Amino acid sequence: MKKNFLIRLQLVAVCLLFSLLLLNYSRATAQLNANDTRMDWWRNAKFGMFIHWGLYAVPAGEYKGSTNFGEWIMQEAQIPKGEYEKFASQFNPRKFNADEWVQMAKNAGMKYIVITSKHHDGFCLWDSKVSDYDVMDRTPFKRDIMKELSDACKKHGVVFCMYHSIMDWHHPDENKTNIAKYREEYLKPQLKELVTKYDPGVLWFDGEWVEEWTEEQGQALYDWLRKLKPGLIINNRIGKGRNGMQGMSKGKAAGDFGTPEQEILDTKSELDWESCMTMNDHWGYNKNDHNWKTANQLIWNLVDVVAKGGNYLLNVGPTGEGLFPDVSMHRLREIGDWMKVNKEAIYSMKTWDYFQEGDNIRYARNTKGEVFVYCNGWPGNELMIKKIKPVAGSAVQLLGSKEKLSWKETAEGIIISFPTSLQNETNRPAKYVYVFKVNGTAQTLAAMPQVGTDEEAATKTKVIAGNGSAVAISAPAKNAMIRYTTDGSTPNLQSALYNNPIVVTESGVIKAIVYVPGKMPSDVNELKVVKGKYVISLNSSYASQYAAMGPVSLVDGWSGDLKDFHKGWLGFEGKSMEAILDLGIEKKFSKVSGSFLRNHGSWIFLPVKLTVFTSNDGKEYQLLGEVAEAIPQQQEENERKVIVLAKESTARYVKVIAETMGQCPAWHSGNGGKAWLFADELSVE
Ligand code: H79
Repeated sequence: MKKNFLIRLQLVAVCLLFSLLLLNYSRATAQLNANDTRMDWWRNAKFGMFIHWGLYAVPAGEYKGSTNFGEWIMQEAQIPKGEYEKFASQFNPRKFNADEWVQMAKNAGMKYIVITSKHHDGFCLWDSKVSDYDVMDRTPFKRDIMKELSDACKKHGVVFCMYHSIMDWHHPDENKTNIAKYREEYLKPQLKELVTKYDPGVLWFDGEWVEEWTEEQGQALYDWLRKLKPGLIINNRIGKGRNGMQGMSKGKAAGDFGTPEQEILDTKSELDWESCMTMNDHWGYNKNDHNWKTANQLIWNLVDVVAKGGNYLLNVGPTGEGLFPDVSMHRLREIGDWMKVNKEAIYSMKTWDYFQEGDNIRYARNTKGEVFVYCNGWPGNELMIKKIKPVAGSAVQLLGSKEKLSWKETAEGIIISFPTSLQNETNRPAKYVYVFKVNGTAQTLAAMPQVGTDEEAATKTKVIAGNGSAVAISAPAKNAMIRYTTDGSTPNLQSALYNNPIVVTESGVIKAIVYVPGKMPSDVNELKVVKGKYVISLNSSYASQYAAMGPVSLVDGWSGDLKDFHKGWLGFEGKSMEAILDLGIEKKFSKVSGSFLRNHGSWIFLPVKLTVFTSNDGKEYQLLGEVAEAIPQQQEENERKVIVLAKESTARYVKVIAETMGQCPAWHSGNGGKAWLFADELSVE
């Protein structure tokens, strides 16, 4: 009885809910559609141009003999406001031609441009009514750059968008005490000018990390802007949701899309995201920076981003004369050549079941369901892929070529063969990245093997020291056949058959693949084996996004990269580092050292103190000595610094503590924010 009644009640509730849903249906879908329509052009665009231009183009990256600056020059070279303002009188880019800029973006296949209306330095590139710190009032140029570009964009069918910095080094009220005044009397009036006068498709915020800016302010500003222009698209740096340089929002946060900076997501995502990236190592023009990415790299980045469901925003830093750097123009032309042939595999693309196969294959699909296979570099006489099966009787097409490509199925995958004419590079329709259109379905693959223990597999790294140890490979399927290599090559049916754990004594890599009857071979999994100079244990936790290979990074003999702190370094956020080295036996040594990164622009500071203890039993430690580092009083050059304690001792265990600054100092833009400590090699000699 009771049960029946409950069921009936449930039924009534379900009916009620259903009718409520029906009632709401039109409204709900309207909202959903409204949202979709709003994001539509952006989602389909895939490729845009970032432009960093402002007073910093005048010094062109150089100040008092130092040459590594960009748009942060005011802060990094500690140029006083009054001094920096003088660049305005030298800002006279006579060769600026908005039509030419927009045309160059368009020819490269870019659908939108995002230009700095105001960067962190506070200087405005439009005729602002609430500031005289702008191009009209302070420069001999006296032309409204935003107006000219916005008009040119309209003319050429490119969407005009603007970057705007919340952090402002010039405005007297952009600080903890007066942030409300800054927001209401300056930031918002300026944004209103930008939205109403120049009709941007996207507002791209930045500099949101300053302490005085909060998620609540970001959310309120977002709502206010959407009221001003309902169709506006706004990035996630309007609030505080951004998860470091990786850029995606942590949880629910204001903003329409994630903003990875100088990096690309590791996997595909159904969330909206856009990866912004420089062509060399600076955003603003730097005349000494010649470290340009190749056209191949840039095109592959675009493809990688598209396969993972994102947009690519590629930067140009124009000169003080108003020109794009020659190399930038050249790269844009090469990308344009590629896009002419392959654009149907970029615009409006969606993620497919699989997004990658190894390092050099990517997958995506168009709205008709056709799948595109992108290959980085010419594959040779044939291309083998295992994640898609063409429909029987269908031909594979190389974009830009009329040849019908035949294929056959093998145990290792589908083999697509090429006519001899295509073996000659000059006969191919494009360079660098080749796109194949396949009418087919996703294949089922055997499950990937696990190489090493759970812990080793999680970091894809195994640390060995001394005599080495064994690595086990396992596969979930009962009838799995595992094959592997240890020479770095991709394993296949000819590779060694796995029976017993593999003994490793040196650094190297183990790659394994699984074969299961009736399925395509698995993805290849690998385990990097690293022989450390010592056994190391770490008593402090590092940040997952700056994890390098884990603790072994500190003793692997590899130095972290000065330019790219994602490589090799362990990052500690507002924390000190405590590591213990086990030398195996009691040893005599005269020097203990550690190397650390200084990159003030990214809030990375040297430790204030390096303290070393020794022990023979690993329990009781005695102080060996310490080295203090001066606390910086101003921005200093990026450096990889080796801090050395020269003192003789004999011990088995050496404990090293690197003490963090804790917080960014008062003179720094991150004042009060958590200071980062980046550590790499520790050494006992
Ligand atoms: O405009 C370009 C750069 O000038 C600007 N963003 C690009 C688009 C930029 N500003 N700072 N940085 C890049 C690097 C600094 C990053 C950090 Fe942070 C700010 C490190 C700590 C605070 C990112 C945000 C990681 C944590 C919070």
